[in-house]
Amino acid sequence: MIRTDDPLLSYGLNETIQTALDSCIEPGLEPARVISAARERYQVQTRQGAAFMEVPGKFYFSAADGRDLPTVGDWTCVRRIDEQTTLLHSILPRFSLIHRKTAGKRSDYQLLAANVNKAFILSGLDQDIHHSRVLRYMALAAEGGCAPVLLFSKKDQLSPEVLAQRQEQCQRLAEEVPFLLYSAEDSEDLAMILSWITPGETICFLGPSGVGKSTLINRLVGQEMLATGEVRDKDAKGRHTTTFRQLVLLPNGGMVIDNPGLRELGFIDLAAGLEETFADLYELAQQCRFRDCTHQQEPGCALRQAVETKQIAAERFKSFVKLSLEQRQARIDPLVLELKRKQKEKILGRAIKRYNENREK
Ligand SMILES: Nc1nc2c(ncn2[C@@H]2O[C@H](COP(=O)(O)OP(=O)(O)OP(=O)(O)O)[C@@H](O)[C@H]2O)c(=O)[nH]1
Ligand SMILES: [Mg+2]
Ligand SMILES: [Zn+2]
Repeated sequence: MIRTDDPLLSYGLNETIQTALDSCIEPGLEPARVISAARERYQVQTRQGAAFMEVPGKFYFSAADGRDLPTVGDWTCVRRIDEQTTLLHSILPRFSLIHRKTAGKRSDYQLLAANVNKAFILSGLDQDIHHSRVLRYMALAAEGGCAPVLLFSKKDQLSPEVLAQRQEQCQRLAEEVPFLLYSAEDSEDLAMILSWITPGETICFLGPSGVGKSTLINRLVGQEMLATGEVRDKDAKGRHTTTFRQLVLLPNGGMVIDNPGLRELGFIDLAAGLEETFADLYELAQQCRFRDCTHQQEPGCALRQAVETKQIAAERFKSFVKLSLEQRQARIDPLVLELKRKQKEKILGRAIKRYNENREK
């Protein structure tokens, strides 16, 4: 049973989570939600306020993969060390987990956020919209088990005519998914975005660097909580201002998680998410003459036929082909494999170091 004065209520505690907590709380343990993660440095919210959370080495060396480690949004049981410090005891099962798979022989996972209800996927209208990039983020959300919302920032930088065109383009991209072209300075837009955040819900902000994730969170909070950065004039690229994941409370009772802009979304194996986003195309592809049809040159391609008869949108088809090709290549291209191995080594390096330190003790 939840107590109506539980301070964790404002951090999203509800009956379901309480039930899960009840089954793993033991004497000496207390519940906590992870509110920030900067590499291996975690902060949690407890009933007594915010504290650091240390992760015992055994979590690193007994982890089957990255998903066994904590991330922002996680509900945990922790042991109190002192006023400012706690020790992770266990991570509760997650109802959603936004993560990316770093493919390879033994795949591993980078965690972006846990226990998230919706993913707000941001793009900047100061740049062309990368259709396939947005779809990739949608797939990431779908695979993680949460609903996407598409937000296109910086509409104030467009003329009314261009804005109308982009509106149509975004509509085609979003299809059934809620979307909005907005300006961080427009109070009606902000009210609309707020209306998509129900009290008690946790929203994860995703998108490349410089699109305005932290800016929007600041506007929703009503104060400058998070650092924001100018984009480079030359190419409108962001500067990776946000460097760690952080959960922030909104005045309306919602919670938002700010993320650093992802650098290499191309490296993920999104099989499950792709299949969900493009379910209809996968279905249709069964009618291609060749089972391993790449939908490019082959005769009897059901997908190209469907594009010709306008049964499916050309842009969507192009993204599908691009993403599935990337996926194929990622499996076989030795150069990509090598890159991935290096990337993984970097991620695992720290864990291995920790493991060795622990063994020496
Ligand atoms: N004109 C205009 N500028 C905006 C808008 N939203 C954000 N910006 C600007 O875009 C720049 C980047 O914003 P940030 O909020 O730092 O972007 P971010 O997505 O958090 O970037 P990272 O933290 O690097 O991932 C800042 O200069 C903001 O002022 C908008 O709606 N209109
Ligand atoms: Mg930021
Ligand atoms: Zn085909």
